[in-house]
Amino acid sequence: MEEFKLTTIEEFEAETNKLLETGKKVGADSWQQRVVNQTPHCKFGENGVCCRICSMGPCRITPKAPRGICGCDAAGIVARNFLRFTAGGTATHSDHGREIAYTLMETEAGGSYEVKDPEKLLVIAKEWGVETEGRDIYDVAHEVAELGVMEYGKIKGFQRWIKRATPERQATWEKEGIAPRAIDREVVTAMHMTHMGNSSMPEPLIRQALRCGLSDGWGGSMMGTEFSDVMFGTPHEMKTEANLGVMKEDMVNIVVHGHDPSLSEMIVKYAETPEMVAYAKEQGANGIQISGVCCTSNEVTMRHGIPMAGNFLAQENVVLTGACELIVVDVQCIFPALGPLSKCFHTKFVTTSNICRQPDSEFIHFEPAKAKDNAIKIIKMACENFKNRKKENVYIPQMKQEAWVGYSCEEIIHKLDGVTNSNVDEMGTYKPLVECVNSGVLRGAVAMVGCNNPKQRADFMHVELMKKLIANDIILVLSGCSAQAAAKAGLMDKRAKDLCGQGLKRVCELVDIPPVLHMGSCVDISRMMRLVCDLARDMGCETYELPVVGCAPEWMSEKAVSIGNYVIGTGIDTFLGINPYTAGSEEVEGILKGSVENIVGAKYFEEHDLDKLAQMMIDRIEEKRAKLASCN
Ligand code: XCC
Ligand code: SF4
Repeated sequence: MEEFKLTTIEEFEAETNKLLETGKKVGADSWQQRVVNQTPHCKFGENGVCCRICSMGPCRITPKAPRGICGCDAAGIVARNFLRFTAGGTATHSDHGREIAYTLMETEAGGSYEVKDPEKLLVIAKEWGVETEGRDIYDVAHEVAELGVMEYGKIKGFQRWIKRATPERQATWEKEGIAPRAIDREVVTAMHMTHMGNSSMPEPLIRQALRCGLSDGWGGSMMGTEFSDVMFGTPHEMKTEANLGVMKEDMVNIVVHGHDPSLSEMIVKYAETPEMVAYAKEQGANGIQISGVCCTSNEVTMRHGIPMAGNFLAQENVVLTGACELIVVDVQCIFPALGPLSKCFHTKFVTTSNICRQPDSEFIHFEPAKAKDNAIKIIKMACENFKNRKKENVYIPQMKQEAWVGYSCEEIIHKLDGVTNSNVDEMGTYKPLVECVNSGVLRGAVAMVGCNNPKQRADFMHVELMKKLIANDIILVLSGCSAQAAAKAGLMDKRAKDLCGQGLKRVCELVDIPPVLHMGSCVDISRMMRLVCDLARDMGCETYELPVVGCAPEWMSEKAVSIGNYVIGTGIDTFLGINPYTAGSEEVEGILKGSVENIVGAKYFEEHDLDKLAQMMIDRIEEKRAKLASCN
């Protein structure tokens, strides 16, 4: 076997530079150039002290002008902006979940969309009090889907899924008045509170940010995850590959990008049919290679082992290879640059959702009821485009790593069951893991998530933090673009165990896992929320007592802030590598990084330096361990 070696960030960057050379040749723009054009950023915006929520403004806070025209101060403006930022993220994740629920309504035996995990559906039906005895599984699916959609506008009560949290968490949420109600309502309340002439006190605004976030993590996102599992299968361990080297010079390269698996699942399903493969061959290619970017890639890699071409800041790179016949996108995190960039190559840029309309794209409205026809049309379009490739523009970096993926909660338990052998007490629980944590073989866990952001060197923080943490016997669970950074670097190769401390290395060997576990896309952070609540149960403690923290070192999107709010809302400290436009108010920062802990038992930390950030997480984990030991 070939010797195992991580791919370094320098190697990523060297290949990106070569691709940018091709870009120059064809007159392409790049994010690297646009960052230069946008620097320095507007200081008012960056500090969150610019308000334009009414037309008396925009008002900008300075020492000379400490209040807006209406009299709002920096704290009020910063906190309102923070809540609106959160609401944007909650709306986005949750609407994705809603689309999935509508797709679940379309399932039928033998149709494009089927119930692939009836067991999981029955678990949900039971939790929700849906009759299952003697009923057709599709009747159950449709009723559950309808109840799911109603969670968005329920007229009273809280989100159904919160019953999965620990009793202590549920009590905290109710006591603090932040238990999430109807998802749409939490977003609307956020918009209402931040309208001109409403709330301008930071704490109530931040409480609503928590509540809004919780309706995402324990509402919309969980809907996305759970219903996707029902329709497309709950992920199980499988092997795949990551980085641009997964694209194939002799094949039709289709890249799926975005978030909603309703589209990408269909592309994968129909591209594998003998008819489509034959069609590609008729066009002179050796077959069809599908790879992915961003979270839709995570979805299909987790369930089918479809290789990951790259993450957020690598999306232009897939086009720059000159070998991408077609990039098809659904929603979220799609650079509007892709259209003009594709025009510099033969690449077809296909948009499919009314939520995401972009210039210079071909729009094929993707509807679940016409899924097969839509998918086949898109695949054929890619095949027919193969002949238009310009050989002189083709350069695919021969860089890729092996990656093991598919670690849903169910799969983690399944892997642990393999270790407990005959100990029936431990079957189906996290108890073997709990023992490792209690004994100190594992020091703790970090949930590393989120995007890339040019404010940090792309992938550098993700990969280097992970290396430091695993060397300190801290296991990682990942999702989103963080997971893809790890996979590209080689950290999801099981041989990466040799980079771990002795304890984690032993766990990896025993359980047969890599030291960083791919848990899916960003809506799948809801898996992590379940994991921490179940772990707390199995450990007999509260979530905020666990030696577990969250980290988003390179985040950029509103969704990430919504996530941050539900992660701390669930009692897990969150470490950021980028400021959420709150630096302009000490009072707001004081709440987010201080007193919010009195409400939910966790808070934000922020640090932009790699070594310091790693140390802060390790220290916090050790602090939690020490407390845990003294209360046991
Ligand atoms: Fe988007 Fe989800 Fe961020 Fe990646 S990690 S850049 S949100 S694709 Ni969610
Ligand atoms: Fe200015 Fe107040 Fe209007 Fe904001 S709401 S733009 S601070 S006047």
